[in-house]
Amino acid sequence: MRLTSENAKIYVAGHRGMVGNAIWEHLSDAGYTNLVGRTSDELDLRDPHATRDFFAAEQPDFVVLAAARVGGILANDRYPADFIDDNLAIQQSVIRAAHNTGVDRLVFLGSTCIYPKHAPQPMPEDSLLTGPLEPTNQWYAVAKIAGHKLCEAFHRQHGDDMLTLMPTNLYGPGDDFDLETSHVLPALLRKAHAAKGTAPEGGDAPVTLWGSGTPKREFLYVEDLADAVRFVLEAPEEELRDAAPDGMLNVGVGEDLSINDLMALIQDVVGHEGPVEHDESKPDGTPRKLVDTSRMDALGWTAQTALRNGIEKTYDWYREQEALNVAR
Ligand code: GFB
Repeated sequence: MRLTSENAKIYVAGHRGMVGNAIWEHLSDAGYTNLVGRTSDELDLRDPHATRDFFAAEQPDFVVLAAARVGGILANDRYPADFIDDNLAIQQSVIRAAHNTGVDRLVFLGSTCIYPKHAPQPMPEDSLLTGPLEPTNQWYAVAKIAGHKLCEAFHRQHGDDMLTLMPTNLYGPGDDFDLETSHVLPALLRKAHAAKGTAPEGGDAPVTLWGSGTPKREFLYVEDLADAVRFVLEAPEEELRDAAPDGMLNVGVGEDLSINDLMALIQDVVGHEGPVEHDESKPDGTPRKLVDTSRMDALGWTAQTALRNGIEKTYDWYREQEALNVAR
């Protein structure tokens, strides 16, 4: 059932993460006043009993499942058990509790890494499970596929209104800038910023990029994803099911670029003029993952933020955090 009342109780699972926080702020700005959130210290969503008790006490009308263990290519490769185990556990407790409580609609956030490594480009939703996954993130991908299938199964067997959004690579304020665990965009922003004016001979030190720089990625600003989540919460169920009979909707911008081109754009925004080096011992991952956005296009939703503009806002946020940390 669609979201129509500003007083409806909306539970945003993972509201302290980059994605959940952007969704919370966006819904709040749109006039939704009855938002519920719990930090992971207050509620461990991997615990089905605690999650069930929380749902029974709060009785949310709507759920946005943005809680997940996420990370860049290296973190996915290094911590396979955490990525599959935590995500499966979180999804199962939350989706089951939402079913038992009888929520009006649940929106689950997947990821475009669920598609086969060599899926046709742009990747349509029905390329799911048509080929082998990218090995570096197969653990996370299998968990996210299972989360979507759980939603699809509850819809098929019980008629539950549960949908999965598949956002492409996300970035924005609140992102993880830790170079070991982060995704490429915040990592390159941080590295380019740190290299400015630090060459021993003067000028900018080199920035080291992982892999060949030839893989292509599509980047979605996190506030655009938050807007897509609100749009889907508010959309009539028949329209959503007509567009997405399997309950899956890709969310992207319709354009990608190589990691080398991303580096050049980031250098331009940051004002870094030093050389770029490559650490070829690090993995490239999937060669390309541009999503087919026809379903969201047909529903009438498009992303608004140009990549350069989104990078500028993210860089502003990063420098503010840096200034705050220095002041502390
Ligand atoms: O963003 P990223 O870590 O994840 O890497 P994926 C994208 C590309 O950027 C890869 C290259 O080819 C990396 O080798 N890259 C270059 C870098 N320099 C860097 C750097 O300094 N840091 C990082 N992190 N990458 C993730 C999945 O895949 O995408 C997750 O592992 C999830 O499960 C997420 O799906 C959206 O796009 O390759």
